[in-house]
Amino acid sequence: MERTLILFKPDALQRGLAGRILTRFEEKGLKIAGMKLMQITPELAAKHYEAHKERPFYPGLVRFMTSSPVVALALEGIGAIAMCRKLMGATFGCDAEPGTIRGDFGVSRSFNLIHGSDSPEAAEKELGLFFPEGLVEYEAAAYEWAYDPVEELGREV
Ligand code: 3AN
Repeated sequence: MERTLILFKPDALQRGLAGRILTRFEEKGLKIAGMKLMQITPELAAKHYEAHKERPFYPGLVRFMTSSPVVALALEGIGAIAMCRKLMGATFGCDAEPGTIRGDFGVSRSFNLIHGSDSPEAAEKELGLFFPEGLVEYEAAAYEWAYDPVEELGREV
């Protein structure tokens, strides 16, 4: 099982899209391993977007991400990182395919609704930043039917 950090950005919350976006992930079969509403501080934004520090859009990105609350989610599933990125779609709503979250709900080149970790290394770092208290451990009953228990979950025959 893999875990990834997802953020519903300020535009997603302010536009009342949090529930509909969450539903996409739940319907796909991803398990919610952590979820909270929070205000990102400039310090946290700087750590999260460290890789983009020198980019021209960085000041605007930090301003946007700290302008209003976000929902931070930890999602779990086999191949969760790549699967979530596919569900999100291309970086900007104007380019993203219909059927993806960004493709269906957004048009902007900077307000793009959602963040998802782009590699296992990024996921580990970002989950540590947004969930320093750790995640909630529990059995997801739906896993037994969302996956092949023997082939994919490693259960005894
Ligand atoms: P993604 O979110 O699809 O991984 P990245 O990693 O290229 O996209 O960029 C990280 C974030 O930086 C994006 N989510 C977006 O909010 C912002 N960003 C990237 N490029 C631009 C740009 N040209 N103008 C404004 N914001 C940008």
